[in-house]
Amino acid sequence: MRVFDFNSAIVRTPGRSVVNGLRAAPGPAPVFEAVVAEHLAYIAALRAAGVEVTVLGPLEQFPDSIFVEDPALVFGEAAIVLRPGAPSRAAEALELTAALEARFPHVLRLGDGFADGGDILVTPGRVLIGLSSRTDPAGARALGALLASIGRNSEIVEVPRGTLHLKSDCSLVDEETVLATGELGASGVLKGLRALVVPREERGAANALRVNDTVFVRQDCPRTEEMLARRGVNVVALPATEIAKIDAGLSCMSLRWWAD
Ligand code: CIR
Repeated sequence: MRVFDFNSAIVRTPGRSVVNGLRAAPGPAPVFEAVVAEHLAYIAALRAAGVEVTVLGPLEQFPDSIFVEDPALVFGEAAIVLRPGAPSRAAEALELTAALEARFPHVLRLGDGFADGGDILVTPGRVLIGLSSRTDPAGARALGALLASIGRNSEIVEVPRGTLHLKSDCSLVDEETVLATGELGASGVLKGLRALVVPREERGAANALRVNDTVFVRQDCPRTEEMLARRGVNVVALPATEIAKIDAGLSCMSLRWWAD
């Protein structure tokens, strides 16, 4: 099984409060109906790629709860409930626990520090854990120990300053290749992997999502789409301009795993 082979996913329907999601810089708020449309297109694309998708109900009290990737990390054999680094998102982890317990044979819990799923890139050789404003050294170390307990190697790396999450700047294209921003590509963090650098004006495209034989990329990043298509990648472009207004990309909206 490859690290991007998935037959199962969890997503969460956006609540109306999603328009108040966290963002690092001021700007226009997303339009609720447009976020819903992007979310529906995303679910349809996952299903078309062969994934069975569980859709959880909206949580109005948590504007960012649509981004289920951040409060947990999942593998076929186990799920890990994380401790999101943004105070307004901390309790999202509790809200996911029952859904994880119903689906995974083992549910582990991060006991120390903070870690967001957006800072975790699972590669074939190792799990990269990025230190960011959301994931601190204590959380990264505690997560590394939990990963070791389920037989997975990990490595703690630095996320470029000013970047929300490690995966805001990179995503797997195949088992050897990562789509990355120029900054992350040059940082040395991706050693052992080939970095395909996205055009500077399309840095949001670095958060793509490989699912089975398809790579989802943002529809507003045509140069990246073309670069991948030229390499023979099966690319599907998805709308993401509204979620981008609250600093999100395509990986954030699902938890994905292979269930035997
Ligand atoms: C946040 O700042 O937490 C949300 N507005 C965006 C989270 C994006 N998540 C991700 O990249 N994994």
